[in-house]
Amino acid sequence: MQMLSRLAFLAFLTVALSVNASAAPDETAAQRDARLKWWREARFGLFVHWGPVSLKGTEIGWSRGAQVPSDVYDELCRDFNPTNFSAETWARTAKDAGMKYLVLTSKHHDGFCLWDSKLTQYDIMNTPFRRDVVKELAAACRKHGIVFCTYHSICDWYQPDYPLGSPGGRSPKAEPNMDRYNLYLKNQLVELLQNYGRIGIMWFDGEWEKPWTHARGLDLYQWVRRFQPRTIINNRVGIGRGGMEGGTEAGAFGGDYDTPEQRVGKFQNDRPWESCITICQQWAWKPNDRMKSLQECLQTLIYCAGGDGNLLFNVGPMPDGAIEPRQVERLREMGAWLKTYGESIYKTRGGPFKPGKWGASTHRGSRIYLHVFRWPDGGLQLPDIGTKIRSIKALMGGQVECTQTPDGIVINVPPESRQEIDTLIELRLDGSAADIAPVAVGGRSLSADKQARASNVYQNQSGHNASRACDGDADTRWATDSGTKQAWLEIDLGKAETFSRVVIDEWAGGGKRVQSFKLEVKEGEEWRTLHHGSTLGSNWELKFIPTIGRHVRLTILDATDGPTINEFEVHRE
Ligand code: H79
Repeated sequence: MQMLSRLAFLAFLTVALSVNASAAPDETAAQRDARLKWWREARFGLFVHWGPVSLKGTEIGWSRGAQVPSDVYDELCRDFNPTNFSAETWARTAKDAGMKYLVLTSKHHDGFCLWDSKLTQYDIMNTPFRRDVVKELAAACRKHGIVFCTYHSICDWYQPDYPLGSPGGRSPKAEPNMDRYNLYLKNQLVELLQNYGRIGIMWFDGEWEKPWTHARGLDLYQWVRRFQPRTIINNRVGIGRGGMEGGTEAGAFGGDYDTPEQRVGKFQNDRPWESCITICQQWAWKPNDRMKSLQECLQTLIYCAGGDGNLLFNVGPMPDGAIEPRQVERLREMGAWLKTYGESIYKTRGGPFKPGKWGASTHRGSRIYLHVFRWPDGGLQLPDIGTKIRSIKALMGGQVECTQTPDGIVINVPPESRQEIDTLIELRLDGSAADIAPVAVGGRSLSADKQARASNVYQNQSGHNASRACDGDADTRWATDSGTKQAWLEIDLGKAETFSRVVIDEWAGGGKRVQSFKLEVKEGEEWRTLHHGSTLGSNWELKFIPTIGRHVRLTILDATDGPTINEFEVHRE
């Protein structure tokens, strides 16, 4: 190649790679937004994990070869006869919950297929039931205006061609053939995409195992959209998902959206996301599984919408085909709330006030919906938004006070008008809420965004420096080098302040590492000890008589491993 054409070729390569890394190939960002519009506006969907494993009450896919020996697991289909299955009832359950779409496990990691597949015997037609569940459910969803979608596992611990097997992909197959398995995967998807009407989302999973590659992911994405160009595809089609936080690593191919699992995603409004979370603890049905309270369910949905994401809320139907009545009832309660307050969820975007312990916010047009879960003393203090609030209303009735000054907004509702689950307040603005830059609600912490220094920073990484402990974001943290036993973190409040409360949120991921510490305030050139303690933990709190000072220090005297602190908050009261 001559120099010039070689450069041109390199330039072409760079462009091709960067296109692959962000938007879908052959589609502009605007086209993608249009394709994803119905789903982003929907905000709430039903996830259904189901299969013969419900007979055992253990986890779908994962219990094969673990709690249930593989040969026993694979024979469960012979006894799978869910005669109480009613696609109509499932679709109505989703509808009554206020959900707009439903994602069914067409195939989980265990390889069992809930539709009549011509490509395997290991499907619903090989059970006493012999009814095509995908077909019935797709039809019932269509009838009720619910968008039908499928979850489809890329890894398949059953098929002999797929290189890994149970338990959990930890055993090798005798004679694998990944190319042949890939054909099986693609041809099964053609069955789903051609015979069951519109598939709203193709929800892939099981992509993290070695046999899957970037190239195969890109190819599969294009394959699906060749048969149904409007289908939305999650980021688990490619490799480079950031673990259970579900984000997509820089440069990786991440399909259309991110997928935090069993957690609410962080505020993110520049790339769509959807948290998948179970109503109980297990994905597949488990007898007497602990079910979440209505408060937890609704606040989870509101936190997702407030972070600009969706919630895909999971049930595992029973072996007889019915969804547990208590779960149906919980979903119905969510639906009842949405019937009244759905305007604050559907077709909204998250923010501008970022979610926090206080609650979350959503907006549409010139309206902001404030969902207040916890009221700070003296009312909710919000930062300035640069736009005049024209009117304010408590949507569940009752009074609401609002003071807007150049310093910010203070909102209060008398205790008798506050709601246990969500006090919903509507603000009407002079301008468009979308023009307000997303902003964290700092609470009353005097230390938020103040200067901080530390004796040690994990590998000197700026992502773990002292300021991460006073940025008002509990998802970031100050960390020290592993093995560190003593360290200090010092905050400069900027001027002398009066304070009487400190909250220290030690990173839960490391357990209680701090074993001995003291809290100090600087008086002249001397450090005076305010408190001497042993362990910290999540949101450790201390109240004391009002104290004046500018420099506050956490000195760790002993730790089991490198201490790491999410937030160090100093409060006036
Ligand atoms: O279908 C449900 C679960 O059965 C399934 N996803 C939801 C929607 C699931 N698959 N795997 N897991 C749950 C947990 C797997 C975690 C790990 Fe990994 C796999 C840890 C290490 C490999 C993926 C890659 C997550 C972190 C790194």
